[in-house]
Amino acid sequence: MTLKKSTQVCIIGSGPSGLLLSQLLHNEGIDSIILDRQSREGIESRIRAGVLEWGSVEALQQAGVGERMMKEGIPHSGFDIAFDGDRHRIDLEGLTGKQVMIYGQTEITKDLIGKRLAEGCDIVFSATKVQPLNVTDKRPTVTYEKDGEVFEIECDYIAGCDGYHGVSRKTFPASIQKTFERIYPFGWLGVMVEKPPVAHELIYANHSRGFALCSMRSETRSRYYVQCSLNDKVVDWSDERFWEELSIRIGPETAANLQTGDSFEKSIAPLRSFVTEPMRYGNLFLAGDAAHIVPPTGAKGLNLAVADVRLLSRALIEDYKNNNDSHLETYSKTCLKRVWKVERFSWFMSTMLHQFNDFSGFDKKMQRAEFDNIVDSEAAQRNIAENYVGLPLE
Ligand code: FAS
Ligand code: PHB
Repeated sequence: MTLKKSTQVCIIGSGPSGLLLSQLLHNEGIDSIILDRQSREGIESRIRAGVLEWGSVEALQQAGVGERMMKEGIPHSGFDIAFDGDRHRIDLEGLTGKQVMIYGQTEITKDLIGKRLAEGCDIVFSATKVQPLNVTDKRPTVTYEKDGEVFEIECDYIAGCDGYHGVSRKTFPASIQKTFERIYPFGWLGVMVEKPPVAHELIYANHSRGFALCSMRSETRSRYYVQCSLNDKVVDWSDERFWEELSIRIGPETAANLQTGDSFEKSIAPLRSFVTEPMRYGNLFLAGDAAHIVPPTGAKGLNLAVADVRLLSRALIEDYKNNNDSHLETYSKTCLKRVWKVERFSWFMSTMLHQFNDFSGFDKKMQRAEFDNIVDSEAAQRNIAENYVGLPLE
């Protein structure tokens, strides 16, 4: 027997996109159900992004989950880029008047799940066989299974917030879908350690041995990355090897302040640039990683997801409150214009700051020239800063 449910917006995915969308809709009296194939523990244990554009900070505050972020988050006014030992600070606040906020995606997800559940949201964790159906009908449906029971949710709209490996994007007919992808020939090995950060702001470094990033989660918890081979396994990287490699790549002056210790999280993530067009099919709307992926070099993945959700929630609220679907009609076009500019920035930062085995001597000279152009040009620094703090929503 199929058990029936009904809601206004069925949201597939309980990551930042799905959770924030549900909260913003709820604040305007619009009902949603969230489905996720992972357990709550699995979702809350993920270590992902660490840098929030101020627009993302404002969206989380608007959603009513800004309290812990404003207490525990660390506002940053700049970051450093380094190239073979030369280091330059990008003065975000001086160049744009804006800061970014250091606050882990893990904490954002916990804050949003806690609030959504406290307000009685129906979040179905460990849902299997989630499947959007009849998405071009006026009342589409989503089916799923849980604890041996089959459920069918009838709704007005479906939000595909189910990430790169989700089911929503696969629901689009090939005849209308175009995808664009670049896969980078390396990965990032990330480490988390309960030690004070090596510097008070982030450092993105290009060294002849590879890229390195010094980041943080708090004044006592640091997050570091080194570029690694896609053939590497976590087991190939002892803490000792990691600290030695990181020290070489950030240079002796910076490494002199590095406090090493036992890592409590170590993982390797591949890097890709990916976009699917359009982001709407019938009453199914994609948001976040379900529609696009950026290499983390620009700290944009989570922030791009938040930007999509700010536009999708505005469109849905306008439709429900004023019976005006104009923002729904333009949702995909508005999102994609910004998505492609953010893809460009993330691709630019990744190309400038990593070692590519197939780069010619000329290519390497171009990388150095990009760095020198930034160091010598306030206009170039301002463009980097404008992208890093976050482009306008539209
Ligand atoms: P998410 O992938 O976070 O959430 C999608 C949810 O949908 C998941 O909970 C999943 O379980 C669920 N789901 C998937 N398929 C489903 C199905 N068929 N049925 C039901 N549920 C389904 N961004 C940065 O800005 N900086 C970083 O440093 C950074 N590091 C990253 C490291 C890794 C390993 C990864 C994978 C991503 C990283 N990102 C980073 C990007 C990341 O933060 C994403 O941009 C962000 O999680 C996007 O949020 P969502 O769109 O909600 O997608
Ligand atoms: C992080 O802290 O995880 C982080 C920060 C900046 C990036 C990528 C990752 O560009």
